[in-house]
Amino acid sequence: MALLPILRYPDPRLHTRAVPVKVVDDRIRQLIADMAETMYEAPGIGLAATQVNVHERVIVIDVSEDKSELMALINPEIIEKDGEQTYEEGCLSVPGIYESVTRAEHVRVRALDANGQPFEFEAEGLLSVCVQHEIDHLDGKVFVEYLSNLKLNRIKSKLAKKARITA
Ligand code: GNR
Ligand code: NI
Repeated sequence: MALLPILRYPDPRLHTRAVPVKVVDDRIRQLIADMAETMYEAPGIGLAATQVNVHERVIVIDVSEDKSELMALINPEIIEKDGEQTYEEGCLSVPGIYESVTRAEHVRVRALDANGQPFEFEAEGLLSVCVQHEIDHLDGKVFVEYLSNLKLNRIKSKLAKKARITA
């Protein structure tokens, strides 16, 4: 197991489009274990491989209270979506920033599990938000890019100022 460094916005590597996993092997299972450890330590409720500078389509999620429901999704796809919900989102790659984003309320997701077996599930509420947020990361999109330019520029200034202090 290993903790992996998390890329911080506006690192341009966060805009990389991840490629599908071809073979679900021990390398991918090790990545999942390391991503889960990194997510729990942060702590966060989800993590996309993009955020740890691995540009393959792998995400881990655990929205449970007691961190007992780890989900690993490989090559995840949203195959149905409907409705709308607005949720105050945060991101481990944009620390300290919380903003409302409107997304689908209900999604149906198809993915491969850690053994390479396809499975499907339906999600609503926080799990639905989290799956959509993580798949966006795999497509090179960070949640702040849904905001107005005015808000995005304010966030960029705030992060730049904070980076000067912490450097
Ligand atoms: O830990 C996280 N919390 C969160 C809260 C609301 C909406 C989305 C998220 S995902 C985030 C972890 C993260 O950055 N995943 O990419
Ligand atoms: Ni995120």
